[in-house]
Amino acid sequence: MRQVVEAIRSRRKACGGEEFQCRNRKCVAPIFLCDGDDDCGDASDEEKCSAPTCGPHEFRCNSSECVPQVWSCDGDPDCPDGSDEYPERCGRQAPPLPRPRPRCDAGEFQCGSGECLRLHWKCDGDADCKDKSDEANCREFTQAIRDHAVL
Ligand SMILES: [Ca+2]
Ligand SMILES: [Ca+2]
Ligand SMILES: [Ca+2]
Repeated sequence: MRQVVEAIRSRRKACGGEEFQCRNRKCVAPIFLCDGDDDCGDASDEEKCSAPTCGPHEFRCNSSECVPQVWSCDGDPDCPDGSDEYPERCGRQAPPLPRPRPRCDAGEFQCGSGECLRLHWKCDGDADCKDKSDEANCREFTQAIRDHAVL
């Protein structure tokens, strides 16, 4: 038992000089700290340098700073890079409107594909819309016309 303790103790020797001691007791030269490479083997040489993790009520800027969550999308850039106000992030609050379609005049029919056609081209047995929607649901359409005497 004593030998084991000794063995462990000898392995736990401190790192020399400026060396960084990894959590697994390995020593690495300071130039290996934060170079993006796991030199310790347990990545502890890359731990302290990576951007801090933000708290649960904080927003992490693309540039790694943490700002309070409520500052995100408040219309005011708080991150140095403005990433708390990026539209792709904040856009969720105001989804873009669907593409406006041209409005058809009265007496016109709008195809599912967007074009306006004369109403009497609908259900004339000829596909006039790009998406043929003027010939779709014709039974209901004819019924509606009959009911409301549109034509
Ligand atoms: Ca490293
Ligand atoms: Ca902001
Ligand atoms: Ca037609």
